[in-house]
Parts: sequence; C-alpha cells; structure tokens
Amino acid sequence: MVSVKEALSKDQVGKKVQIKGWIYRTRSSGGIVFAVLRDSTGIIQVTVKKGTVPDAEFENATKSGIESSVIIEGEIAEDKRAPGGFEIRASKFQLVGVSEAFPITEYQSTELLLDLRHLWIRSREQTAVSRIKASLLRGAREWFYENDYVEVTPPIITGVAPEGSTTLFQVKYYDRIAYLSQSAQFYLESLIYSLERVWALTPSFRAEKSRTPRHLSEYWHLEMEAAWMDNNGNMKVQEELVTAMVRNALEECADELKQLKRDISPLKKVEPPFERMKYEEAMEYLQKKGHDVSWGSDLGAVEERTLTIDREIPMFVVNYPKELKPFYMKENPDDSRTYKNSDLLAPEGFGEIVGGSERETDNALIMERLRDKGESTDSYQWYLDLRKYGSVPHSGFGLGMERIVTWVCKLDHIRDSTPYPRTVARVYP
Ligand code: NSS
Repeated sequence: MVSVKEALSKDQVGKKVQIKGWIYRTRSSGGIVFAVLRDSTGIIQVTVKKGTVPDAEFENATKSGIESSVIIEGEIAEDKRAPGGFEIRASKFQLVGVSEAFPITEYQSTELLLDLRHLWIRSREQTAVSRIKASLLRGAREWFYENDYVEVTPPIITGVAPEGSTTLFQVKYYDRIAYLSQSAQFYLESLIYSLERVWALTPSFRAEKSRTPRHLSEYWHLEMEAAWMDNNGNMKVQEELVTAMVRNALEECADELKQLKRDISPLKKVEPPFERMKYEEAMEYLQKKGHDVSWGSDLGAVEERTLTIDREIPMFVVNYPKELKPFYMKENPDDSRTYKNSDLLAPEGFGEIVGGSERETDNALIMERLRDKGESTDSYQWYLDLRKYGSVPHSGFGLGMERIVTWVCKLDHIRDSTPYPRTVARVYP
C-alpha cells in the first residue's frame, strides 16, 4: 500500500500500487469513471475503465458517491491533465463503505459548515490546518526538550482565577463550586521550586461573551515558567520558541501552506530579536495613526492591527499600566505605574499571541492587589506560600495555540484553527 503523496512521483510511474482512501469527486463519461481519491496526504486521479476491472466493480465505481471509502489497485501513469500530474489506472476497485449523498457541497454557509463540523473537518483546508498545527506543536515540544524544560501536567479543575473572575466557567464539584482552568500559570509557578524550568500544554477556558474572530471559549494553552528568570529572559524564550515553531511548520508543511495560499515570505523572515516597544510608545504611535487612545487605554484587536499591519515579524509591547493587567505581575522598578510584562503581537495585523511577565514575589503587594480587585485571598493561601519558602525571581508566559495557527495559516477567523471551536453560540457537534 502507498499513500497518495508517495504515488504522486515520477519514479512510481509504471508501478502497480494499492491505495486506500475516500472519493473526493467523481464523474463518468461513457465507459470510464474519473474518480479523484483523497487520503490523509493528498488527492490523486483514478481512472476506472469498463472491461479492465470486473463488471461488478465497474458498476460500484459508477455509483460510488463523494466520501465513499474505497481500496484501489492499479498502475501509476503520468497524465498532465490530472491534479498533481499523475493518475492511477485501476485494475481493481473495491467499495468499502458506501456514502449517502454527502451534505456538504461547494458553496455552503458558515453556519451550516459549523453544524456539519464533524464532516467538514475532512475538507482539504481543515486537513492542512490540522497538520500545520501539529507541526507548530512539534516545533515547540522539540524546543522545550532541547532547552531542558520539563513537561508537567497541571490540573484543569481549579479554585483560582489568574485572569480575573469575569471569564470563569463554573463546574459543580461535588457539593462545591470549582472552575475550569483559565491558565496553568499558578501551578507551573509552584513546580519551578523543584524543576526550575517547566512547560505544559493544557486546555484553557474563558467565558468570553464577546464574539470576535480571535476568541474561543476553549483553547489550547502552551505555558512556560522558569526560576531565576527576569522578563528579558522571558521574552528571549518567547522569540526563540516562536521562531522554532514557525521554522518547523515551514519545513514540514510547505505543501499545506501552499494549499492554503499562504504567502510564506514573511514567515521566512521570522527570527530573533523581535522589537520591544513600550506601551507608552505604542500609545504615541496609535495617536499618530488617528486612534483615540491615551495612557490607560487597553489594546484591542483594532489597535493591535494598526501596530502590526505593516510588519512581517512579531513584536513585543512591554510595560503595560498596572490597571490593565492581572495582580500577579512584578512592578517595574523603572516606572512604578507599570509592570515588567509583555504581550507578543503577531505581524500582518494579527495581534496578540502570547502574554507573559515576571512574577510578583512580595506577598503584601499581591494581597493588596487582590483586595483592590475585590477578591478574597482565601483560595490563594497556597499561592502565597510559594513566596514564603525560598522565593526566587521567576517569569513565564502563555501562548494561545489557536492564535498562532490563525496567524501562520493567515485564517480570517480563529474558529478554523481548531476542529471543534467552542464559542458562546456553539457547543455542537
Ligand atoms: O490571558 S493571557 O494573556 N495570559 C495568561 O493566561 C497567563 N496566565 C499566561 C501565563 O503567563 N502562564 O492569555 C495568554 C494567551 C493570549 O496571549 C492568547 O494568545 C491566548 O492565551 N488567549 C486566547 N486564545 C483564544 N481564545 C481566547 N479566549 C483566549 N484568551 C487568551
């Protein structure tokens, strides 16, 4: 058995092969069926001629609709008109699973495609995106492995809210209320005292009421935490990691990026160092570009778009005003209005893909900030303990996998970066 990708090659010409896959499209004309077969690696044309396969098999070939699963044997031949330049001339056509009339045809509404997501994920676009996502993940894993980070497994059911209580999903936890994790950060922080450099890939949950092209209710969160690291070291890790991820995708997924019609020339330029722009300078830049913003304004999708639209590689915005960010960040000694933190913005208008900071180590400050936010310190006693027993400077970040996929694949909407997007309006299928 060979894959479609293997079959699409000059040195296979004349060879007899077996291929397993699904009918991608089909038409018949006279005594010939032209079927295009799809497997996980691509598509290839198959011609089935009356007389060259047993009659019953020819009969099956004429009536096999789109998405029927089949096993084909035949000889590979060059054919300039066929997609990819080669075809298989079938000597055997075995229908394995008949497909009823496939409900997805060429032009369908976004809503219908979301209702039929379990079938739409078979599309070539979605397949390409899934492969690119896997490749980005593999690039990240390899980077962490090569740089001596330990992969850890934090809990998903928690009692803490690192990113604010307004976006928490509650779960009934026996006779109490618990939350679905927004971020593994606090648990990763607790693990650095033994392992020093840790990372985790976990689902994170945000009850985001706003419908935007960059928010999901559930996303895959790649997070890192390291002891003895300040926010400069933290940004260095981010730029190296993101570069490694992008390079891996460029190397492994050239075909998939091409299929998505992604212009890869900007991606090829991604390499450290990424520019670091102070929040304050970002405000000035935005004002010059006509945005009505001033000190204390948050950077939303629109502002991030202006900042990054003319760039080809990511940029950091650093030192945000404290009121815009969570309580756990380290105060900036050079400007006490701000934190030692950074958001990493993807270029070409995409915006935030990573949020990171050095962590506050002063428990009095942490408690004061929690109180200011009207939050009880009870659930954070264990977190405060971490500062009592051999505290160290430390930093970390969280990278949204679907955000980086959206940028690398240049997708219009984050929902296409994941097989089953969860949004305010959708938990089916
Ligand atoms: O809220 S973050 O900016 N930061 C944290 O959660 C930190 N506690 C992470 C850490 O330091 N360990 O989220 C981090 C990233 C952000 O930059 C986005 O890329 C992504 O997580 N993110 C999301 N992706 C998709 N959908 C939603 N709703 C979303 N929210 C954040």
